[in-house]
Amino acid sequence: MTSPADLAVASDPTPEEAQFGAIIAADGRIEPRDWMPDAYRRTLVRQISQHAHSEIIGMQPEANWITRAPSLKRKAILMAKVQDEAGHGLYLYSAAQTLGTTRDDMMDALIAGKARYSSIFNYPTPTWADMGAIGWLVDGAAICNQVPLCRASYGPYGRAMVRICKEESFHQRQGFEILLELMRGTPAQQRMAQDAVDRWYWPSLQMFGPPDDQSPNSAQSMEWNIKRFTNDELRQRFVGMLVPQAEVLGVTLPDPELRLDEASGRYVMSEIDWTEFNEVLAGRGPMNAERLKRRRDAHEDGAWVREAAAAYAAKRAVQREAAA
Ligand code: BYC
Repeated sequence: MTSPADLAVASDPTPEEAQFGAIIAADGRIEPRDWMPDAYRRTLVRQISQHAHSEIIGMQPEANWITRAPSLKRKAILMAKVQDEAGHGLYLYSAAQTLGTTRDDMMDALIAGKARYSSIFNYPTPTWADMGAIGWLVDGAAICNQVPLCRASYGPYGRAMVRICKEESFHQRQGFEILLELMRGTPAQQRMAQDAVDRWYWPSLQMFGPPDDQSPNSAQSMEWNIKRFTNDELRQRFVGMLVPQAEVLGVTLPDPELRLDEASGRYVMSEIDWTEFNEVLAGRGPMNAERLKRRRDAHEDGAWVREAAAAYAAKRAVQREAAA
């Protein structure tokens, strides 16, 4: 039988565990060469790789409008935004690589349909107003979620997020400005803007993840200072940001129940459709199959570039060796 003394010894942290715990308790940073528990590493690889995949898949709904943007200026802005998303994906894949996972493994998982990416990118973008709604709502939600991640305890992730958030904040403003211009336009343009807001509002609330009592990862991620706020806390913060901005735009948020409860300071809202969310996560959203197919085709079409780059690197290595 295990005696209480044995139990005490079993639960005593090793010097590495104590060091890790002390860094987290002091709100410090864990760096790639530091010891870390396997579960902490796995959680980070899970979250950072999903985040990277979201950025890369997230290029598709907007890329759909690059050739059809209503002016040269809008086209240039949209191209720059989509390129920014590619850059975000690359910072994040690099951050995940510092944890010992390879880019190839992450990409293979995405292409095989085994990796998650944000639910939000499985919806279609039928009108130009969708570019406004994505910027205002999707990038707005991304900022709410990601500003606290700048303080994530894992150094490479937190540092990548600082740069990403600066760019997301520009993206959010350009989306707001597209909607503002449409709302100052003809009745047909106003209807187009409202329709896009109606379609993107609920999926943007789902971006924050399941309600707190159904979020298996939140408690541990908060203990490790990866997440700083729960999913519901961030969702509340986001709605609080949207309400005054919707008034300026002159759009209606499509929730008749939405109101601020003065006593608690919280927004009361209708029930989010979690069945729809789970369907999208299971791969059965409106655009899941198309998004993955496009990514897979792009990967296959790019095979010759990867082969050429590898052949060139090998040739350079031989030349360097010969010169040495
Ligand atoms: N979509 O225990 P939970 C962007 C999964 S990029 C899909 O609360 P966690 C942008 C979750 O992964 C936007 N899956 O998890 C890009 C977990 O499944 P697994 C992406 C979701 O990790 C281009 C399960 O549900 N942003 O903004 O504590 C253009 C239970 O959830 C979703 C990030 O990735 C979802 N919406 O919290 C424009 C930010 N929600 O892994 C914009 C970084 C939940 O156990 N990530 N799941 O199989 C995070 O902050 C957190 O991972 C989440 C979820 C808040 C998303």
